[in-house]
Amino acid sequence: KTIWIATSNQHKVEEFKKMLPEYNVKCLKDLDQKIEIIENGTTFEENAICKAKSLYDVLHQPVISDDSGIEVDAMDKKPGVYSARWMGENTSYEIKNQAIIDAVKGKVKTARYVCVIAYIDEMGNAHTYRGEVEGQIHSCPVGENGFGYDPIFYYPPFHTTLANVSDEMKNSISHRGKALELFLEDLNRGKDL
Ligand code: ITT
Repeated sequence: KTIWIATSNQHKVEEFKKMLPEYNVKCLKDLDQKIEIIENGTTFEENAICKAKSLYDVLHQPVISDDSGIEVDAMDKKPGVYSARWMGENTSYEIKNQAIIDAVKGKVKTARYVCVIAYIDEMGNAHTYRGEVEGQIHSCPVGENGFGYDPIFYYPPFHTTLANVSDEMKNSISHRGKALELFLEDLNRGKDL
């Protein structure tokens, strides 16, 4: 069974592949045409629907998308929906992670990852599923796994960052894992991909 995901982020694709072993996960890079995705919403839900619709309009088949980010409480929940673009798209995560560490010095360290999966069904109707995971900004980057903000995302139950655990461990508690679980529950209740 094929599942189309409207993302060009290869890290997300790899996580979805691991979490959906029975599916043939395909993404924007598997299309022979380049599709323009405009992400100008102000919420994860708006952006996720926007991305999924862009691909649905090309394929005319059910698709999902993922809009996600990190909300840092001491930064007024920024970078939030701007997590990919914050500080410029070409700025390395070494620099972005250090900037967050500096921004929370002497302040509350709480943060959360948010993931909204949008599903456009056969009829073209949009459904959204939100997953969140609470964590803290670690005082220094730790670990080599995962991507993006994982080296500084300390997850108290694991006593370490999400970059310092296996993919399976991260996926079992992650914002993306939770959103995907809600989507699959809904799908298994009768909607057909
Ligand atoms: P697409 O829009 O093509 O899906 P993107 O990377 O631009 O790819 P987003 O706009 O949803 O996706 O930005 C999400 C950003 O939030 C991502 O680039 C990371 O910086 C961060 N992020 C989201 N999930 C994460 C995770 O599991 N671990 C670390 N960082 C994450």
